[in-house]
Amino acid sequence: MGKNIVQKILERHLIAGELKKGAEIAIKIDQTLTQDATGTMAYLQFEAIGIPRVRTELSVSYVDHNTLQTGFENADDHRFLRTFASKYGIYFSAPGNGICHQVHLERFGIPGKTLLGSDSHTPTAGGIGMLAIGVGGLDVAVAMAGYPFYMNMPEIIRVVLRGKLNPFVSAKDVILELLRRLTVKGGVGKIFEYAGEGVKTLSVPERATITNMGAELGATTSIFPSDEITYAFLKSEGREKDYIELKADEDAQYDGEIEINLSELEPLIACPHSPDNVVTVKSVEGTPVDQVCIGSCTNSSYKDLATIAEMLKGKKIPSTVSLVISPGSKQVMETIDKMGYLKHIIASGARILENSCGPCIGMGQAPATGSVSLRTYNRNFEGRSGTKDAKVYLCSPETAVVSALNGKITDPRKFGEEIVISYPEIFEINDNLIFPPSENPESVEVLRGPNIKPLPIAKPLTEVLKGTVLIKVGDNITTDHIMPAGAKILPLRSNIPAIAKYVFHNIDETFHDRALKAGGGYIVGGENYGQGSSREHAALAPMHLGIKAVFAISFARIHRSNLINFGILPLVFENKDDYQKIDRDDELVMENYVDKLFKNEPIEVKNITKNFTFNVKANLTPRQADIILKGGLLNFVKSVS
Ligand code: MIC
Ligand code: SF4
Repeated sequence: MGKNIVQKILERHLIAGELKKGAEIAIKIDQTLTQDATGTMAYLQFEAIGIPRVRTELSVSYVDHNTLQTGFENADDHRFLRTFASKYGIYFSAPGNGICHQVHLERFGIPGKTLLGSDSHTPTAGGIGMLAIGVGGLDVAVAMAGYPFYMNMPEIIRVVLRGKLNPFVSAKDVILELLRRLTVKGGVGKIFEYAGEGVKTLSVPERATITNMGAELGATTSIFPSDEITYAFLKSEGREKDYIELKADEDAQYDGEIEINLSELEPLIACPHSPDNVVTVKSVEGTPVDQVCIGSCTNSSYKDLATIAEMLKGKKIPSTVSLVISPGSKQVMETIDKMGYLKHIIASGARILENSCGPCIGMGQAPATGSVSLRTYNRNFEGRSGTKDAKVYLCSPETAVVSALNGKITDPRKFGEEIVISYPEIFEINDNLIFPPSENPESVEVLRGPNIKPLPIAKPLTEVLKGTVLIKVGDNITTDHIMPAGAKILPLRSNIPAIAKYVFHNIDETFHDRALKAGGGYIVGGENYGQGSSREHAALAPMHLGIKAVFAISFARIHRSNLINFGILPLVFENKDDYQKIDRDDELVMENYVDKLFKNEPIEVKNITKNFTFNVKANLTPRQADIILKGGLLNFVKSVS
């Protein structure tokens, strides 16, 4: 029987298990990446495992999320990350070099290899044919120590692309179309493998825009074949030696299929406050815009910025609009400069930011009260921009720039002539902000500042679990709701007691104090609890506050793993209706549940306050049950090594 691309890569990396849908498999990880907001914790965890050098083929530590340095905390983290990387065999990409996913595509990604990254948009590298998965920092730490990565074998869905995109319709519209059809839950437990003649019409950065936002579908990852287009991209990076061809066999089998006709797509836009709230640009045309932001790991490639520069040429941004551009990398910046595009952007009145995540993670450029912000980013969760009542829309660079020029949402097809941009034969390759690890690690001292607090360690679970429901939330709660980011909170990522003060802060400011006072308790959530970012702080900080279990209708993949990694039980209602019957402050008790965790049997929960019982399931593999009982993955790894 023929094989698809995902099966071919997994087969070459399989360490344990069988490639059968739903079965637990262990795979070898070739490369890892971290970014600063998740990296400090990941490296403290790696250090706690006690291995002198990373055991991967390549590990890279990027600084791109928090580069504002509003106080010493942030700068201390950067210094810690730089010295740690040097000592432990990790490449260091310094602040200003660019967004991890964009730089990884440019300088390190290799078709056919596996990549594990402590950032949910790690699947961006699927654009170059890598099997790239986003996870929590602890999973990356364990992979750096040479242990395999465990997951349940996802379903593999073939996405067949037919035809060719029309002018002013772009890769962003392809993934917005998928989000429109499938919603933010539609990809949970799935890998999307792209195929069909339409694939050949898309460059690597366009493919990467699509695989990047597969994260918003909740997918494990997304991947494109590696073909002559991939070869051309690697060649323009001076890395053609890294090329291998990757394609599915003619008779490859899949668990499902979706077809998209590129020729029929039109410009799309995600309305506030969810990436799947997608409509045609035409249908919201005329809405006045106050701010337009172009950048993020979704849309900040050379193609994106050269295109908008060409559109801005000789034009001026109206006084009512603030146009903000953050290039994806130093390479993109240097190349648009060399090719003569940068000057059109500057002349138009756009504001140019550092090559980093910037406003995407709420680091600056919070929109005005109640205003409309059009962004080429991937997430528009309420409050993520830094302004709670701002209305954030997600769209393509073409839609963003035409709308900026008109001061209102505009269908980019009205721009007129098709945009033609020129490409350099080779990009401006200048790796002077990438530092290889030291050859004399013994001589390197890891520098820590006062903001780097010791790792909190989970306490093993007790035989009887008793506690109160501290908060009850609805469906699609994001990790941004659980553990917000932004300029005030991000600097505290390596200081759990300090960051824990902000858990659920935008939903219920009293959560932290109540949790501390009660000595912990439970969280109750609806469907797809914990979607979005990979930040393990959304599990670590609740663990610090004594949360023992989360009861939900369903969980998002990365957050569920993070809960397990930190010894918190992810429990699913056997009967969905029981969700309705529980309220905040109810007291819940579970007895004799430990055996049931191992046998994956229903666990009975008594609601003492309301005097009824209901059943939940943890759906853990025996290995995961063991991790929870040992008080988390770190304790588990130490106990087996
Ligand atoms: C995000 O886009 O939310 C982030 C910031 O990149 C996160 C990681 C983090 O919270 O540090 C992600 O997507 O994983
Ligand atoms: Fe950075 Fe935004 Fe991409 Fe997250 S989604 S990695 S914050 S650019």
